[in-house]
Amino acid sequence: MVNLSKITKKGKALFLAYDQGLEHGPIEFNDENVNPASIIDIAKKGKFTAIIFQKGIAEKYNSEIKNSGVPLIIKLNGKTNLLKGEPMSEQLCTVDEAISLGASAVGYTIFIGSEYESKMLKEFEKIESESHKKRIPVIAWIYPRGKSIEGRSSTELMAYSARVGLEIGADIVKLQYNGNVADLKWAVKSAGKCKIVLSGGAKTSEKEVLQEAEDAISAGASGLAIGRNVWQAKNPIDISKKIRKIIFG
Ligand code: FBP
Repeated sequence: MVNLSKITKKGKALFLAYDQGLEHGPIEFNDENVNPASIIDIAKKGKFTAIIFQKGIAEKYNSEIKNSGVPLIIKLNGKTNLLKGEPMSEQLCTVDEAISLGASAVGYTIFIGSEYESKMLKEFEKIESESHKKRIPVIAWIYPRGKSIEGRSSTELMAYSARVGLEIGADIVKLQYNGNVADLKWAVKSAGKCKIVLSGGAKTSEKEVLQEAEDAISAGASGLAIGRNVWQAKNPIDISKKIRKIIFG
């Protein structure tokens, strides 16, 4: 198995996600958090075990990332939210480029249930075999999306996402949590030796974020890969500290 120690601590993970500029646009940002350098600062001061960027930010802010000492995860695919219809997230960066930018791990989103699911699964397979040959861990964002999932239960979809990650060779699966800890336990079980981290979602109350962190740990997940609920918080370092306490004890 690939060694996850570069991006985890005591077997637990706390990743700071910052690919929302591509996925949602700068509508998500304010004067402070629009600047990638301020996010690198949060990751360092908040003691995140890794930071997640797309290739462009990893290139342009490479010296800041290196100086921070925070391990880098590069997201290899992405899409904007401007196109309507079934979601497809194309590869935008290669494994070799990510490694040359200093990535300790790579990430890739698969929208299971989308009309384009097979394309993403195939692209993931190439990335997974290339990364694993180079001993680089692969994190799969597995998000059920598209017309075909209408009417399917979140209990089923969360566990299905987790299981897909195990079956396709991901080292870590990033899931969107449905808020039910019993469902999450089943998803973690379904992922077997593949680790689970939870995304944070759109900005909500601090209480809910901390509850999600508690649920993650009590269900046996490895931690969080969270973005907006940290860097949109009034005091990002303060909430990071509270989350960290729950995850690492
Ligand atoms: P958040 O904690 O801000 O939700 O970040 C997690 C994440 O997976 C990001 O990596 C990604 O940009 C975003 O959520 C995708 O959100 P969605 O597809 O749900 O709009």
